[in-house]
Amino acid sequence: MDIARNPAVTEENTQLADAPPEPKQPPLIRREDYQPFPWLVPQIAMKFDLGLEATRVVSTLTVARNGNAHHSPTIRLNGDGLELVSVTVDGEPVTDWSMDEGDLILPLSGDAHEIEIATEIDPAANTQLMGLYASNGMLCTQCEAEGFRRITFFPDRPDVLSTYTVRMSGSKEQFPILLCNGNKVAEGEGENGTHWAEWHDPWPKPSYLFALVAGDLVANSGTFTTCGGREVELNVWVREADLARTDHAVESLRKSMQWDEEVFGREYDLDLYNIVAVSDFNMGAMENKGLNVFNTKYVLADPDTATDADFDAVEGVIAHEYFHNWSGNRVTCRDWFQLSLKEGFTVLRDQLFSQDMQGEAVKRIEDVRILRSAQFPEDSGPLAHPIRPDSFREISNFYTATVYNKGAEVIRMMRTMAGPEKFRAGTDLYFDRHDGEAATCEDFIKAIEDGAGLDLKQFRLWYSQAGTPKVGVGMEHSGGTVTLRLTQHVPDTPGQSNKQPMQIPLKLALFDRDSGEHDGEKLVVLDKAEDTFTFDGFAKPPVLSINRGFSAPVTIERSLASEDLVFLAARDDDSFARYEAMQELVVGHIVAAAGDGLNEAGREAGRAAIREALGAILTDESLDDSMRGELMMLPSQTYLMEQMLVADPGRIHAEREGLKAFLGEALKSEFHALYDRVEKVPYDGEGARGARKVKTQVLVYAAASDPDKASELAAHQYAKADNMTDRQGALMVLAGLHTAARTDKLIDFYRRYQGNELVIDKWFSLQAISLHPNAIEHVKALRDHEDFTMRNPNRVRALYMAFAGNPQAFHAETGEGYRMIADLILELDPINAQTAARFVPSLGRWRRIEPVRAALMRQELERIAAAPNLSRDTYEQVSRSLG
Ligand code: B3K
Ligand code: ZN
Repeated sequence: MDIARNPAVTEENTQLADAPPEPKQPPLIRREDYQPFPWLVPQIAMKFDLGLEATRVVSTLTVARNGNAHHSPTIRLNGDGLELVSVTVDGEPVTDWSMDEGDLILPLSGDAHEIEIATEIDPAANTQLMGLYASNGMLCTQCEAEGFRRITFFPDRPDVLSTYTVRMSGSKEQFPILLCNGNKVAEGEGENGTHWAEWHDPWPKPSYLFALVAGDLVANSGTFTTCGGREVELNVWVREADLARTDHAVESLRKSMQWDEEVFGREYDLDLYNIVAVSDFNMGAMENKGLNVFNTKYVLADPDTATDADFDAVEGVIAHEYFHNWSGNRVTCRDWFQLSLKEGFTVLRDQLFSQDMQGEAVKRIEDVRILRSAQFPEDSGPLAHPIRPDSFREISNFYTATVYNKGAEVIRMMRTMAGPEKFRAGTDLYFDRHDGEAATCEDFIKAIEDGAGLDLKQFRLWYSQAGTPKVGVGMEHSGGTVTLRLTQHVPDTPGQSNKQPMQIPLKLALFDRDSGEHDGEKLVVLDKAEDTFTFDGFAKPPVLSINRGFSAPVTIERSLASEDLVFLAARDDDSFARYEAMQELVVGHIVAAAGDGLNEAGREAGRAAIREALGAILTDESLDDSMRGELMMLPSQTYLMEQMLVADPGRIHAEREGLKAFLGEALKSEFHALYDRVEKVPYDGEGARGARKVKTQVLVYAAASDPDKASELAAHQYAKADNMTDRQGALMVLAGLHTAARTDKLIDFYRRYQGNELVIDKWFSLQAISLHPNAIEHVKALRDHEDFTMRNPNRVRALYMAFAGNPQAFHAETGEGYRMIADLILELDPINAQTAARFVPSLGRWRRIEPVRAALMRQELERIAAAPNLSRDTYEQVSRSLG
């Protein structure tokens, strides 16, 4: 019961009680409790009287009973912090309404009604950046998942689909541009310097896809003619000063529209596509129908201010939001437990698009690297959940790498098993069957089964079982036959134990040791706890390459001789498998060295094998530099920690740095020759991106082996750089060194880019993630820098996400790094709960860290848990982490 409604608990006696009252737990929402909403809302008309500090909203809802299944005498309209100004039903003022936890309950007796509700909101005071808020003098919205209820009272759930007509008016000077979903149908001048516009979106949509933007913006415009001959106007809206950095975004949008027609048969369905860039945004971007709102980070790019990776990220996020027009908007989600239906599928679609644009080999490696560094730790920690969760307290906490990235991997496996053509038949059927509906993951699986001709009965376990499966691999050879013995085990996760075997598609190849060739790639599907597969015609034991292309999101457990790994790292024709062999070689070595320890001979042998493999990579002339750059990267600290049941971050870091120093020294001349070659490649020359990647990688090794030389090279690279990739790469290396050039170049960078928010974010990040021994002090000073603000999520993440990912400083033995993150969470929580809660997982890993640090991490989580008035977001993450 709500404490405020309990007559036994008055303000007086709660204050007098000995112990403070137990904080109320936010309710647990469960998937199995889903009920359709008893009312339909086919139409909503909204009027906005816009002001930065006061916006009046009047909504008119046309409602009708949803069948006769539930004859509800009331309607519940969700609200969050809203003040009701007035409410009428069928034109009559209503007096017997009530409020329940922010929701408005209205009595409704008939089968169809018209409800008119007026509310008033203060966008400037909205620091949570959910609902309607002010950013740099403009007004914009973010409604997914439950932000619409901060604008007006409404059944704010994705299975209530309505057509929207929106009229907005406001000061012409302050808000010269007025945008909403769909098409503009009318506009005009008002009194006192105001103007108005009316927009209509013909496509029924859930409230989370509503968007409104009003501000002083200019557009980079273009057109795209769809396969059906519809000419679409494209606009990328930004502040005037940013206009010169929008060409790449417009081009990316065009490419996405073209690709989705060709590869998924999806055509755009409005005459207008607007993208607006805003600087204060909780995440990357939002797919609102016809009016995407984007974080500036994923719109603005030019060579002087954006790295190659930034260019790729803009292209990828523009594609992702565009692809949602079908996977998310035309077919939406029945409830938020189905989030992966739109997110997993759309991530797969954007990954396939980027593979086609940027090259398949490198993109696949990057995607796996993200999965392993962000999702694997989630799957093996206290926050593990299936891609279709069973319960939540705050849905914002479930926009996770599991729902997004593992969700994409799960659908990718369906594609691998079906083949691209049959998979396409399945997705065609899905879009046909469910167009205009709010669907479920089950609907998607069924459509793929029917359209692609697969039996996915057992495969469905990927939707319900959390945890990364471990696949054991053994191989025997006798009488010309190879027997592959595969086992699987899905680890226990919170609330789930004794899991069933999954269906795991594994691509493999068997290499002949002499010729270095294999007899064709094979696909085996492991669907039992243990199984064997035999292959004939092998006179000698072959070298096994398995999980090629990362065909399944599993951990492979095998002990391959290091000469076999060196063999695969040097010549596997599957780029991912080649990368994987190199990673396996290094992981095996560092885990052994940082775990039980290695004697000198063991360390020497391990390092020698890695040196041989890396030497081949540095000198292989047939390899393109982008791929070489990938192969040169050592596994991240997070990934290495993930490989150990209980990790000592200090020892892992020391071993990893020691290995880098050894390799830098041992392969000095190869590194120098490589650097000399790539340094000469001009910015837009043949293979220039690969050259830039390799250049900075060489500096990374040099920084560990010969810091003075590295400082000299990096300072030189910085000084002559004509692009951000080289400049940032050099500064990143310098930031970790204790040299005069470090200070010089950091000052230069700041001066050069002062006022450019996105580049100054980089400046904060580079210092926060640096290996410099005083990184903690630097972060503290940056916290007090005049450019730091808790109000801007990009800036907060630039400083503190980078710091939480700093392998050395965050895990300082004193616990100071943990304390800083806990302080941040407590300070940020009342300002922006969604962003604050995102920092909890870094502390939540305590069970997998050595005992002294684990106790310090837990202590900080307990301190957060004890704080009064925690948001639902942070409360849920902290309580699960302490669990
Ligand atoms: N759908 C949005 C994410 C909304 C997050 C709300 N907390 C962006 C995307 O995945 O495309
Ligand atoms: Zn998405």
